[in-house]
Amino acid sequence: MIESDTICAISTPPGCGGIAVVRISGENAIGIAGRIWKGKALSNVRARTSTLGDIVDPATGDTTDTALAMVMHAPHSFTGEDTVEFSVHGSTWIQSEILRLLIDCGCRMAQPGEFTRRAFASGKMDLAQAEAVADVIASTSKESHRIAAQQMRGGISRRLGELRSQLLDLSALLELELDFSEEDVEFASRTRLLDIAHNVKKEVATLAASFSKGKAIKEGIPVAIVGNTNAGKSTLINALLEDDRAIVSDIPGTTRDTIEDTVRIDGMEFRLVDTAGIRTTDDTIEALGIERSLKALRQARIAIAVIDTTTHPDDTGQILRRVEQEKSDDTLIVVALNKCDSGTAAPHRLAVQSMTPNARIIELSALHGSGVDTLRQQLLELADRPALNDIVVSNARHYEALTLAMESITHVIDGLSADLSGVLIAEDLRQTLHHLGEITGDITTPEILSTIFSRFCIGK
Ligand SMILES: Nc1nc2c(ncn2[C@@H]2O[C@H](COP(=O)(O)OP(=O)(O)O)[C@@H](O)[C@H]2O)c(=O)[nH]1
Ligand SMILES: [Mg+2]
Repeated sequence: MIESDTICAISTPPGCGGIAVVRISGENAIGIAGRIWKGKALSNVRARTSTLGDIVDPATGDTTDTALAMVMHAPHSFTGEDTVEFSVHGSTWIQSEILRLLIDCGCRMAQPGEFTRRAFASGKMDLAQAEAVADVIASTSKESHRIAAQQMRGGISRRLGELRSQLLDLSALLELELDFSEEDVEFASRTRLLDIAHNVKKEVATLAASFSKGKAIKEGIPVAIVGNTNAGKSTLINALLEDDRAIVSDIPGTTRDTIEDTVRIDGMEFRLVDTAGIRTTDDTIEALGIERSLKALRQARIAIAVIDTTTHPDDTGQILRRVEQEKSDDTLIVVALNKCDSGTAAPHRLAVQSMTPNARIIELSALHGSGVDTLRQQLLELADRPALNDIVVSNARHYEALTLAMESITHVIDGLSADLSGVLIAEDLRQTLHHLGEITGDITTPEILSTIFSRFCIGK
């Protein structure tokens, strides 16, 4: 759907600010903006340079604001259309007044993400890149920004393009085989076709497998701090956050609900969850809290099992067993032997090692801060930062399409191995191409686009 009407929106965040940017895009952007502009004619302003003038109400001649205007001509703009951007004083009245003037002059208010949707429609970017625009805007850490920016610059798209051309090769070879099947000439050995299909499957699998890491980086890596009551979990989250976020007390059962906050370590964001101590209790509210602790543990990518070294080592084995039982298969555990300032770590270390010989163990004092930096380093290591050139999938829609592509390429492989007729294999091949094409938007529907862009903010 390519709309030619002219849209406008405030692109800066809602509310009052130093400066607000009003964006206008579409066939009549320069004409409509020109009607409320007093200064150098916008049609004569050099592209992408700012010019100072006044925003005026054409009906009354009243000046609304003094502003800077910048013009971009199609196709050399974000949307690929003629675009004008006004930088105005950030008063909420000025902002709404300018929108009113623009609408009176023939603009329509943009829908969420409509500028980016137009950029996609005009071929400035594919769908994966357009989606990444929202991720770049939403990124809150160096790493989440890096994977979003890589996708926006076409990282995933290029990789998918390579896979697509391999699949097209495969499809062409199969068709040749079909065309000449009567003559019993073999054009490409099935072994060669299988090689290509296996290679595509491997690459699709690698991309799909990167999603769990990509998702964790995008949303913050979930870390559950678990253990017995009074082990020092709340003290530890406060130490990691360098803040008094959770209430610390020596009364067992103080933390009844999970407390969550984020911390950035060397550009990676971690979502720390302090939990209620896991123990048997008659207190219904505490029991609900414990239920939530177990849920946080199941959802965590990393669990910090906090052990109180001032208690009996038997407790340590018990609590670790419980953590092992309750965690999900891919949750990584690091054992924090706490209160090393007053307890004795050695017997607890032995208790841990007798259960899990290769356990990651850190001795620390959450109260005094010793060992906390080592724990930070350990979290960073466990988070397993992707290498600079690794393509990381962080979008659930892409993951779903990759999973479906995996299924259909597996059918292709099965078909080739079983020496099925090319006609049957061709259909699975088309399916694979279809699913990969859904990611880049080669194949899409207005409904899919509406769902994607409705999650954007207005003005982007
Ligand atoms: N000596 C010492 N006491 C600690 C340490 N960490 C926590 N505590 C104390 O242990 C008690 C329970 O701490 P808290 O963080 O509330 O434990 P939680 O129930 O696991 O959240 C409090 O009195 C803390 O001051 C530590 O490293 N050393
Ligand atoms: Mg607590």
